[in-house]
Amino acid sequence: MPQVWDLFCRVIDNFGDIGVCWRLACDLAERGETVRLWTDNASPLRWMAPHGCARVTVLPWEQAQSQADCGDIVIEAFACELPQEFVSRMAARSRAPVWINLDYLTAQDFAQRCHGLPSPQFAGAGTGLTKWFFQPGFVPGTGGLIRERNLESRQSRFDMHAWRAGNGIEVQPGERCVSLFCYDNAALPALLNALAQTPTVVLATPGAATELIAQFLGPTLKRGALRGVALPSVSQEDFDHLLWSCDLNFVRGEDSWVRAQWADAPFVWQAYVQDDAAHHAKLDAFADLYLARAPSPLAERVRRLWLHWNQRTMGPLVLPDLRAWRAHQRRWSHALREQSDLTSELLRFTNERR
Ligand code: TRH
Repeated sequence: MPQVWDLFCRVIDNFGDIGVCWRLACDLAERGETVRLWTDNASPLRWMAPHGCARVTVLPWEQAQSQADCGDIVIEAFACELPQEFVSRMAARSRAPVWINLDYLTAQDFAQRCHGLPSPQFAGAGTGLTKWFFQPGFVPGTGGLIRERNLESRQSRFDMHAWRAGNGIEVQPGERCVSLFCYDNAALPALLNALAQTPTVVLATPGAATELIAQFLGPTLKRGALRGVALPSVSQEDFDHLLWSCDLNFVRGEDSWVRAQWADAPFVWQAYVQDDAAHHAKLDAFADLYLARAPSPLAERVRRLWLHWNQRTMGPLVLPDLRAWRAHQRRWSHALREQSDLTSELLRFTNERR
């Protein structure tokens, strides 16, 4: 039976929190659920999701304080702390909603250990309720990754040349195509030097990536065999298309990192920097998993590049052989697709607890 979901999202910074929540909301809605997405900042959705999504309503965070009812399932994304008034209504409901804390994605072992653990509430407005930890992840026993049911059919219908032409992106014959979505990154000059050895076009997303290539390539956005193109912000759907149409993708944070898993192209991930350097362990765990089955010279080179891009090593940057890497990426992506996806797991998990 379709249910009503209240999904709460606070935008800490950048676009990942709302990006993940929007993808999840749409994927739930596509499976027949009704979603209310409560957020303190819906503005990125103007370009991320200009056409909205049927059965998803975006509502201002403050309105949840006075909202008369609460849904069947409540998701607190990334420990965003629900409004207390809303929690009181959850506790007062004759049949308590299933309360989920959706955590950040990691390949670290604790994702498996913590996935599905209960957190009974002994104090405050939610006394008597249970909050459940839901850990996205790359392996069975975690909550999986968001992967829409129509992803494969979208990919098989995708026409790269038509998409590029429709978006004014010109790629010369023989030119390598690289997408760049990153935070400020001291390794960028080393990357551009490495890319400039072969005809390459870098498609830079707005913000840090565009500012960095302008800084290092100058106003013409050209150096040797390398040229840059500054892209506008595109919808999430077109962001997928961008990843599907490149030979190498640079992604960051959380949602673009997940989307890069579904592209055939190799990718380089820049982890979101955390004060206590927790992102180092996060990168190492992912590299261990991603490269576990990669042939030996490729595995070492990819790891070195990832460490370099995350500013853990310095010096000249060496690009691994993209053809061998692409073959590995395809095997990795295929293996991930054999596992259950996050929305299916969430539906199963919440149904079992209702
Ligand atoms: O923007 P991010 O760095 O987001 C986050 C946040 O910083 C968050 O606080 C942090 O906790 C988290 O990272 C780890 O990167 P992310 O997660 O890849 O989100 C970007 C979103 O923006 C993603 O949904 C894709 C979307 N996007 C578009 O839709 N169009 C675009 O043109 C671009 C560049 C991105």
